[in-house]
Amino acid sequence: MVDFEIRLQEYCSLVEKELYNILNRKDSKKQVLFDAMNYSVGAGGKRIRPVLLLEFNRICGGDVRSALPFACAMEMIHTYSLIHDDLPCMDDDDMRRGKPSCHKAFGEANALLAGDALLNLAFETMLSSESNINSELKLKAAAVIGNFSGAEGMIGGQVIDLQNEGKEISEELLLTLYRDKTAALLRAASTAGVILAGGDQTKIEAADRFAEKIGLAFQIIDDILDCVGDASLLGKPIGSDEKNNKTTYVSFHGIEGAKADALRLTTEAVAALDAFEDKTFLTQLSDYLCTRKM
Ligand code: GRG
Repeated sequence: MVDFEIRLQEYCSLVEKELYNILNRKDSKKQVLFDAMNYSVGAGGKRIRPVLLLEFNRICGGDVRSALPFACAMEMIHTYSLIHDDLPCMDDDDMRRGKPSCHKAFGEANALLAGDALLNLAFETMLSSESNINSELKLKAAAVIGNFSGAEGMIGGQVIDLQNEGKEISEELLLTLYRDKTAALLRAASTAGVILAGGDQTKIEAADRFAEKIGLAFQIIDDILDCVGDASLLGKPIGSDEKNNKTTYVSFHGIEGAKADALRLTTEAVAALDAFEDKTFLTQLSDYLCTRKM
């Protein structure tokens, strides 16, 4: 477990230093934009998506330094989605990562633009990165990340979510929504990590299966924490799903049923790791995510 924590910390600090290098820009004519981008990216967070990308890359024989721009890009895309999700036209949340959300600190227009700029910077960072990864693999990974983040993935999930606020939805639709809104970015990170290392199709599909199951479990835990979590650990108030009249996994299965299903999905995710020789860290990461309090 100590090794797990050390590697997790190493990945997080690599990513955070690189994000700081990329984002620490000075331009007095548009400083507010860089400040808003830095504010949200630098506010913390678990950095799960970059960690997944770097670890899948490592266990497939990749070089962590070369994959780092892609790991940072995943965190930029994730952070942009959080900034936009908090806006009044979406979930209208005042707090994120323990601080006032981006639009509370910088105003709505600046928050919208900071999110847009982070999305663009993510693709610039991936595609202009100088490393020994061949260009074909970089393009393939960037395309996969674009697909999972867009209309077929995370943004599509957000649309299903918004369209169904205040409505009773079927469990089937709820799971589709979770696959798109939450699992898609984890699938992007995991499969891109394998692709950048030149991993074969069997490994890409195994990483994808793992991430889909972990993503569903992750969202179910998120639902549970929104009901019974500790707001000071979460860095945001609880009860937002109820406030927004959202049907969640807990609405169908209650807290205990949801916990049992998150555990089952985590076990299924870990089974998909059999395709990899070194699965110790990802197994421990799965356990950490399933028992998380934040
Ligand atoms: C508005 C384009 C757009 C997309 C919004 C992903 C999303 C779609 C909104 C974010 C809000 C949300 C509840 C997403 C579900 C996924 C999720 C639980 C995100 C929180 O991720 P963590 O826990 O956050 O990894 P940290 O802060 O640790 O990085």
